[in-house]
Amino acid sequence: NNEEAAAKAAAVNADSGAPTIFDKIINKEIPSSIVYEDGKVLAFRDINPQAPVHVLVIPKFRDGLTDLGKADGRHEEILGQLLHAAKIVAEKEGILDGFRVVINSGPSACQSVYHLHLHVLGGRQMNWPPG
Ligand code: IU
Repeated sequence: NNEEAAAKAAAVNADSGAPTIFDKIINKEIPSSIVYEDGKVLAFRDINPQAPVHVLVIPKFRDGLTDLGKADGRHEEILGQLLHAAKIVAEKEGILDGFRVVINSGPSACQSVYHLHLHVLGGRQMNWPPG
C-alpha cells in the first residue's frame, strides 16, 4: 500500500548528502511545472499530487539542508524565504483562504528526497490530523 511504499522509499533514500533529483529540476535538466522562481527559491508542481494544488518549494542552494533537522543559524534567512515563497505560491494558486504547508523531516516522517522541501497543499478541504 501507499504507506508501505513511502516508508520503503524513505529508508532507501535516507540522507546520504548526495545530490538529489531536485538538483536536476533546479538546473532544468529534467522538466518540471514551475509555479514560482527567484534567485534563491524554486517552486514546482509535485509529480504525484495529493491535493488539487500540490507544489514543492525548495532552496536552489541546499547548503547542507538535506532536511529541516539539519537547520542551524546560518539557514535562518533561506528558511524565511521558503515560507514567504509558500505564501506567494498559495496566492498565485488562489488558495489563500486555506492551505497547508508540510515539511517531512527524516525517515520516520517518510521523507523521500533529501533536499529540504516545503509541500504547499490546497484546493480541497484539508483534514486534521494528518497520518
Ligand atoms: P517527501 O516529503 O520527501 O516525501 O516528498 C517528496 C515529494 O517529491 C513527493 O511528494 C514526490 O511526489 C515528489 N517528487 C516530485 O515531485 N518529483 C520527482 O521527480 C520526485 C519526487 I523522485
